[in-house]
This record gives sequence, structure tokens and C-alpha cells, in this order.
Amino acid sequence: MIKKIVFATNNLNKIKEIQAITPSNIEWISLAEAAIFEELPETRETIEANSLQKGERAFELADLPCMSEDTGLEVEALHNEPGVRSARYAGDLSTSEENIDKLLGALHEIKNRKARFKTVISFCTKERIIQFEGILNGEIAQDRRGSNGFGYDSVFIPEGQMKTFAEMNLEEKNQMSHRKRAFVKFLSYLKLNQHDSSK
Ligand code: ITT
Repeated sequence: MIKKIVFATNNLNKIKEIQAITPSNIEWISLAEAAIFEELPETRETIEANSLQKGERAFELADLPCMSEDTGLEVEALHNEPGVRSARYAGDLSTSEENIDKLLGALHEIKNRKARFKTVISFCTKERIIQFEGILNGEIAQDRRGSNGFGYDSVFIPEGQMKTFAEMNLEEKNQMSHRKRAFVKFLSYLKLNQHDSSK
């Protein structure tokens, strides 16, 4: 049975990454296809709460099972900043380039480059709301490298790797990414709970 799920995101890069690892029994409905044109709120103080806020609002509007996700980059030497503020690190309307400039500036001459990406997926149905976390440890490069991917990919080197995410192709990133880790948990939940709201 094909399960139709709204993927509550406006980030086309996230859709591309998830599409590449989606089994054929899941059909994604975009926000536009679900006739959701308002910007989903992201005003909470944690990644978990923001993920939930987006998912709950989408579910209210779509009345179909909704999957949302929120991701943040937590840098040890910066007390886990930018974290939940990753998209707005350099200001409310900041671009990824400006966010990376600020990050590299904040880490200037700092030896500890340890960081992690954290993704929290929220799945909202009429029966329940459930969350799945994916974490990937790594470090922040001295400078940008590579041109694939999006966001902070050009400065993030996953643990045990030489390349930044932006030097990897989609398949390589998807083998290890925080998003993939959370999504795999979500898929096994769906497999075990196939009856869970087809609405
Ligand atoms: P939605 O809320 O519509 O899903 P968004 O782009 O606002 O899309 P997030 O709030 O989850 O997504 O993203 C927070 C920031 O982290 C933002 O600057 C992203 O570019 C960045 N980011 C998210 N996932 C990333 C990844 O896999 N690699 C690099 N940067 C990422």
C-alpha cells in the first residue's frame, strides 16, 4: 500500500536528499500539492520543538500524515551554537554564505573544531506524534571546500572522512548523513506500524 505523506519543508535540497532514499511505497506530497502556502512557523527554542511546530502546523492545515524536520549545526567550542539558530546565525534574513562567514570568523584561531549535525524528524498523524533523531559528528574545516550540497556543507567534514560534505556527491552524503540517520529510523517505524493512519 502506498502511503501518502506530506513532506513539510520549503527546502528543495532536503527533498532531493530524502527522495534519493525513499522506498517506492511512500509518495511525498509537497506543501504546494497539499495547498499549504503559508510559511510554517519555526519560533521555538530547540531543534526538537521547532521540528514539532512545523509538523503540527502542517498537519492542522493538510489533514494528511505530515513529516517535518529541523536540522542544526552544533559547534562544541561555541557552546553548541548556532544550533537551533543555524538558519539565522548571521541575522534573520542571512544567506548560507553569511552564516558560514560568521562561523569561520567565530572559530578563527580556535583549535577545537568539533561539531555535529542534528536532525529531528517529526511525524504527525491523527493517532500520534513521534520524533526521530539523527546525529552526525564531525569537524569544521578551516575554509570552504567543494560546491555540492547546501547550507553548511562546504565547511563540515564528517568524522573519519577527509572531504567536506560539499566535496561529496549526494549518494556519498546520504550514506552517512544526520538526515539519513533520522530517516532510516522513521522508515523502520513505518514498516512496523503500517496500519498507522493512512489518512
Ligand atoms: P525547512 O524549515 O523549510 O525544512 P530550512 O532550510 O529552514 O527548511 P532548517 O531550519 O532545518 O531548514 O535548516 C537550518 C539551517 O541548517 C539552514 O541554514 C540550512 O541550510 C542548514 N542545514 C540543514 N541541513 C543541512 C545539511 O544537511 N547540510 C548543511 N547545512 C544544512
